[in-house]
Amino acid sequence: MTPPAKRDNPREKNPPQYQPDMSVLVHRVDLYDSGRTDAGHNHFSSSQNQAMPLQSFIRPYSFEPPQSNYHPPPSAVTISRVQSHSHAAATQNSQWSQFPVVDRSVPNPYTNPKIKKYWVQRHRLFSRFDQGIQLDEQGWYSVTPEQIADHVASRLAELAASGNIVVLDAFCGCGGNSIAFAKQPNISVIAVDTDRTKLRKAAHNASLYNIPPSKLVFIECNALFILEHCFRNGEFVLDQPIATPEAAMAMMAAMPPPVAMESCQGYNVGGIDMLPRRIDAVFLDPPWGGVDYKIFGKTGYDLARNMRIQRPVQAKTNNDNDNNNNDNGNGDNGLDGFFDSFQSTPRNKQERKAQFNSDVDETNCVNGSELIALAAAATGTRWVIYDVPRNTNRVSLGQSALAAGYRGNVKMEEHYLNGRLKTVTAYLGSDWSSLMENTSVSSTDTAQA
Ligand code: MGP
Repeated sequence: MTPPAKRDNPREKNPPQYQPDMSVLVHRVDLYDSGRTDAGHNHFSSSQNQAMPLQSFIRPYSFEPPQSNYHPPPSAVTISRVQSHSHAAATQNSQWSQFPVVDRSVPNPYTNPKIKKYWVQRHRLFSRFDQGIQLDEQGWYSVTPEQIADHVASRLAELAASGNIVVLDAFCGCGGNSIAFAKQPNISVIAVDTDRTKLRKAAHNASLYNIPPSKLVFIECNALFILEHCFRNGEFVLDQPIATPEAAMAMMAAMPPPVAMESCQGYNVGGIDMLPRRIDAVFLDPPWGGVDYKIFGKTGYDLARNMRIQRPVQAKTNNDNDNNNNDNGNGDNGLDGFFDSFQSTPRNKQERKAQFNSDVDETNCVNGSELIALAAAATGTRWVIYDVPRNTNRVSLGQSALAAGYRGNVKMEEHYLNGRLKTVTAYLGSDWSSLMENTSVSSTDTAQA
């Protein structure tokens, strides 16, 4: 359907009278780990004075593989953001009631005082923290709180219905999400990270949750290589003939060096030779550029402009990895940009924006929008679950989804922990319009890109 010929203001607050190319269905989920629930509290009492039912407003989901490699969506697309009602609160899990959610009873043992914010929330990150959870510096600020990770994993399990599936966790880190996925009876996990020390910590952490080693394999590799070269439509293709000499050259140039295989707490940790023949879904929880992501304002983080994922720079040996990751969580090794940023004198907003991701080689990276396209092409189901900054611009998500081949609608789930927005996860590859059943449009932002 064609948008109206002329609009003075490309952003409008009322429901447009035509179907947008893509609807980003924003869906609030309340989770609690504080021993208190607000079940029944509805934060979005949408006004019912709009007659237009959402079902006729949202296009149904479909997927059209892009003709060639990633290219930005056509300029005429319209993206609409639709806010759904809040669903009833998830029931509180008793394991969290054992601890105060913010626990100041044990002094922060880390030398960098800035880790304090995360240290006091340690039982929120891992309910079994006291059994010996291991985190490195990046892990402290980027691991998904367990309650949220479990919820996201349960969403994927629901998508798979009764089938057994394999999910590729492309940025495993210290394992929070991989563990949550592997807890689900029907999900096995391929956990990928460039950093073997992180993978060892993740394996250790998985053992504390008694995850069977048959459900979780750790691969040391840059996830971009796996998405670009190892899987197409869900099938392992690295051993298949390559269409053109140019593509073969590109693949050879990117091929990671062989890495050693080891057993860590009973889990296999090794290289791409351990990849399975098939994957069903991709989970993306990439680095967003550090804690300064909030510098772009409440809805200003643009996936294409602001996220940068580095391709492999050069082959690293295991020794390099070990030497470069003196990651005792103290923030005192001088190598981590996150802690460096705390230590430097405060910079003004403009400087901080200019500095954001400045350490990434622009000629050898993909952006957060291209990442969706790579993950979508690697899966057969097109199931891509993507943890994005909570200030991610909804239009940038919709445009990225369109460019990757998605049509109709995507879901953006806002996770509120004890009433406060903590994380946001996008779900792509299914039809979410039923979320809006019995809901009239109360507020939409429509933007012509
Ligand atoms: P936060 O915004 O740093 O903390 O991270 P908080 O306490 O909500 O912020 P405050 O300053 O507003 O009080 C919130 C959550 O976002 C973390 O628990 C992580 O799950 C996730 N997260 C934060 N960062 C900086 C990253 C990141 O770079 N990458 C990923 N994947 N997740 C992150």
